[in-house]
Parts: sequence; structure tokens; C-alpha cells
Amino acid sequence: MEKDRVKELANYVHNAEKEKREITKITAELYPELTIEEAYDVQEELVRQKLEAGYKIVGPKMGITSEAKMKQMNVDNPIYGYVFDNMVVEEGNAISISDYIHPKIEPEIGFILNRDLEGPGITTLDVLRATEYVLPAIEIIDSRYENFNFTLPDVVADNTSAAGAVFGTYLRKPEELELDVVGVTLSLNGEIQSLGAGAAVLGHPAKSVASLANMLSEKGEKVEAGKPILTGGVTAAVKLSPGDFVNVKYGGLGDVSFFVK
Ligand code: 0L1
Ligand code: MG
Repeated sequence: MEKDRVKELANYVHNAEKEKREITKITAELYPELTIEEAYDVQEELVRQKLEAGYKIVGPKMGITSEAKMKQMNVDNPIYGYVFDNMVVEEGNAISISDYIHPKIEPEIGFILNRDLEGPGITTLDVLRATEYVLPAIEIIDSRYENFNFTLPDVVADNTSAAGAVFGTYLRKPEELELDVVGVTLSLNGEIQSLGAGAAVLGHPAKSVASLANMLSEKGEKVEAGKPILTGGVTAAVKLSPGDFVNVKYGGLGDVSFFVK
């Protein structure tokens, strides 16, 4: 795809994010033939624009990591995007719904590595051996597309709907937990809305990090030590409304809460 076209599509999603308004998916009319590879070019341009604007990458995030979501989108591989510093919400604080379009949340298990991981060929075991800490986290997703209606290339171009991240402070060594059987409950205002186990994330959340390392290696990039990695939703995403009190509990890994104004 020509450079101007990449820029045009990156501007299209970036402006929607900045102006907090819904747009029609790229593949509807603007560029129906968008491929996954081209979509990552658009994402790269979007990331470049954000860095140029002064924002910093906090860490990568994985998306479409559950079998249910992969089946729904008819794909075999997850996707990745980036969390930026302006998206981070301090645990226990409040977000304002007007800062988003139609936000949803996903409970996730975060990883922090003690050394860089460079694919190809990275395994789940490699990841566990390179993990300094695992931590509880909540991702706020806010697709810029109307009604979260998109194809896989659309959502890749839109930085995989990344809009927020709340990182918990209950850090644990990976050997202290069986991450695939860590149970998670997501409650709004004291009522459980969704639940799941770590295995919902590609069978094991560490596999998601391995998959990220192997995908990034195709571009000559690696997963960097010290940056929190969001591995993917453990339960189905849940819509937020003003007045909500969000609490997610993770078996053996503490809990994370925040408010919605
Ligand atoms: O983080 C995620 O799994 C979301 C990826 C994008 C799909 C969506 O917005 O639902
Ligand atoms: Mg997610």
C-alpha cells in the first residue's frame, strides 16, 4: 500500500480516537481490500504519530486470544497493539465515561519480563523462565468503530481497540501460581458479570507472550524486559456505564478496582 494511503488510514482512526467519535470500519468503503499486513503498517503509522505527539509506549497488548473470539472472527492467530502512557488509569481511581466512545473492560493477567525475548521459536516455558512478575490487570477497550463492528484488519489498524489499562499492584513470581487455572471474577457494583480462568488465554497466559515474541520477530522486533504486557481477556468483555464500581478478583493474585463517573 502506498505511504499516503497508510497515513490517510492512520489519520482516520487516530482522529476518531482523539475526537472520541465512532467511525465506519475501514473495510466497509474506504479500503475494503485491507490485508492484515497492511493493517499493521497502518498501526505502525498510528504508533509513530502518537510517539511524535509525545506519548510513550507503556507496553504491548495481545488481543483475540480466546478460542471463542478466534472462532467468532474466523482466525487462527491473535493480534497485538500497544498501551500508551495517557491510557493508564491508577488503581482505585475513577475514569470519566465521556473520555471514551463506548468502553468495555477485560480482566487480564499481566507479565513483566526480566530479559528481552526474541523469536522465532519462543515457547511458553521460555516465557515463564524470563518472567520477573505476573500481576492482575484490567484492559479498557474502546473500538473506534461503530458498535465494535470490525474485521480483523480493521481492529489491527485501530491499535486493537486499546484505550486504557489498570495495573494492579499485587505482583507475584510466576512459579507461585498455576496461571492457567487462576480463576477470575469480574463484578460491577457487587454483581458478578463474567468469570473465567487463565486458560481462556490461548490455554495459558504465558503462551500469549510467546506468541507475541514470535509475531514481533517477523518484523525484527522483540518483547522488551520491564514493560507490562497485557496477555488477553480472561472473560468476555463487559460494557461500562456511569456510576459503575468495577472490581476484578484473581485467585492468588489479588484484585483490581476502579470507578466510572
Ligand atoms: O484486547 C482485546 O482482546 C480486544 C481486541 C480487539 C477486539 C475488540 O475490540 O473486542
Ligand atoms: Mg484485551
